[in-house]
Amino acid sequence: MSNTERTYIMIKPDGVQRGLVGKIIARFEERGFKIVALKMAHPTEDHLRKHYADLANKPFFPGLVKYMASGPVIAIVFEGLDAVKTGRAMLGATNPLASPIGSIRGDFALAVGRNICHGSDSVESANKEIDLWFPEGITSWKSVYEGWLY
Ligand code: FUP
Repeated sequence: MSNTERTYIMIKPDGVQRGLVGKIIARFEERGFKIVALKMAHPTEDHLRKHYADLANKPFFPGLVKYMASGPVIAIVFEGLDAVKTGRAMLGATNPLASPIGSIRGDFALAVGRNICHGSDSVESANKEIDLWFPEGITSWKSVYEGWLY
């Protein structure tokens, strides 16, 4: 399909500590997205500064990097139709209080600084983030359900 995309989804340290990994992954699987890469990582502050390079001048940047380095994260690449835009809609807004009920942040989080899950905001950033978190490269696979999803 021409709109098949990959998006980088990361369950943040608070999502891992709160035991929400399975629930978050299930939402993407149930929607029809396919896991093409997945690992637990203990990112360094240096690695996170690269991931959030666009936000380096923001006042919350140091706190963001510390929070993100405070424990393991789950790094995932999901593949499927319009994965980037749909992944963002599934997450909700950056601020959980502004996120619709039914979205991941709207259902599981309260504070912008503890919003449990990251999702790429464009195909271009998805590609950059996938390269940063999976420098070893990733391989897709063919799901038998693909013709039944779209
Ligand atoms: P998002 O793409 O929704 O993750 O939002 P941003 O890239 O704008 O922000 C990245 C992270 O910075 C957010 F997930 C949480 C944090 N942040 C704050 O802590 N305070 C803010 O005012 C904005 C963002």
